[in-house]
Amino acid sequence: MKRVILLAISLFAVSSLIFAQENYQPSKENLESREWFQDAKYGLFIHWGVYSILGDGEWVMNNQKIPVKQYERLPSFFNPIDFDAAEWVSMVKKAGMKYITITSKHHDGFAMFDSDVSEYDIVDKTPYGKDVIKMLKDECDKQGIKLFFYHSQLDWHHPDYFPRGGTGSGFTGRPQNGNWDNYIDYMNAQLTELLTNYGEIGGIWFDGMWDKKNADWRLAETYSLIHELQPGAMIGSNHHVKPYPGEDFQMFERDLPGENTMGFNQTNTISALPLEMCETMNGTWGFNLQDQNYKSVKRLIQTMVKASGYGANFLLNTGPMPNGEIQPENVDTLIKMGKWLEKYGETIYETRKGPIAPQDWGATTIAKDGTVYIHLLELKDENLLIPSLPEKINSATYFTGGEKVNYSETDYGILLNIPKEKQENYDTILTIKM
Ligand code: JFZ
Repeated sequence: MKRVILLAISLFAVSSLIFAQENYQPSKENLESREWFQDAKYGLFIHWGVYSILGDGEWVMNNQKIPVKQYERLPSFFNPIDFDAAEWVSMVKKAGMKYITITSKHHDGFAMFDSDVSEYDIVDKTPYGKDVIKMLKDECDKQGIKLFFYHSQLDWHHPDYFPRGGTGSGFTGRPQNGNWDNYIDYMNAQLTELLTNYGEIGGIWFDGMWDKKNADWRLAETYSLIHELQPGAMIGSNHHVKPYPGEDFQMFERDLPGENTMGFNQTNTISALPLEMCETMNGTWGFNLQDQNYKSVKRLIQTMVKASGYGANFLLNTGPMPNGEIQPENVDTLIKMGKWLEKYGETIYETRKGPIAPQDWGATTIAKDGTVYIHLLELKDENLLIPSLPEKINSATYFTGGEKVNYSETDYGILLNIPKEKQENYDTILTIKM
């Protein structure tokens, strides 16, 4: 008898995970958000929390095995007096970004917003005492930037996150018991706060299911809650598997869609949903005091272009410092990328993936009027053979300067001749009309 019940329960758990919001039909508002999202192309990811104080990334609690009791002292040191929401958002605009995704709660369980269902939040526990999420949202509304929330399902702090998953166990000092359903109720209550107290938001960027792959996350309930509260809000989840019903976009972490240089991007399913790739500036997401291994402007622009070639957005991360300022090295990179976009943005914004899938040499994008942009990122010499386009070329010109491109359409593809003096530093762009 007991076995039958257990089996029934586990079947229910598994099925509620697999089917999620099985009969989910995105609302009109949601479909509009998806179009907006795909047009936007480029956003800023922000990992900010009390972990920034330690300058060792957002995983510091787990990596240094800091028990809950000691970690709980960090909020009392969190006083980001130089935080200026207007400055952040102006910088985002100058960078050519259209949205921000910020950590409302990371794995450490600390809420960066004012929560009524927990005291473990920025207003109740820090000397700063202000709701930075609210301040940022007000400024985003003023300056026309959409705000998304990264919300960790995994929680290294909450006692009811039990049984524990693959991380955050052993060292935290939490009791060896807890009520999983209470935890999910708590998470849904905080999500309800985020979706009711901050006006219209872009969506929720979930992360952490991978910590307990077979748990009953009650996804159907959480997803329908979000879609009911804000039909236009988009749901995505960093679970690294193919999207569950109820999700509105698919994300790829530190890899282009379908690639797996990181080792954890094993799903090669690229769904028909809007796509997004996220990337770090150095090696961690949260502020890292010592990691100077910043990616170059060239590399980041080229990754953004390739992501666009897959039809994917590029969500580029910064980890603000504990004083509330964004790292100057990151600002510098972002502003340079913004300058590039000022000139070449037409070939990225509002485009979709082009007719030729990304290749070693570059990528293609297509504008709403049918113009195809060929982005040549890597030219070994002056001649390059690329696959044929679906239609005969009517005109091929350089995006910069508008001069005619020397090319011939052959049975084997299009042979391009791009003289050295026409080759640009990051991306030589050809404008093709068919
Ligand atoms: C996750 C977070 O753990 C990380 O702190 C950051 O927020 C990033 C955007 O998302 O990163 C992951 C998640 C899962 C794996 C690896 C990194 N995984 O399953 O190997």
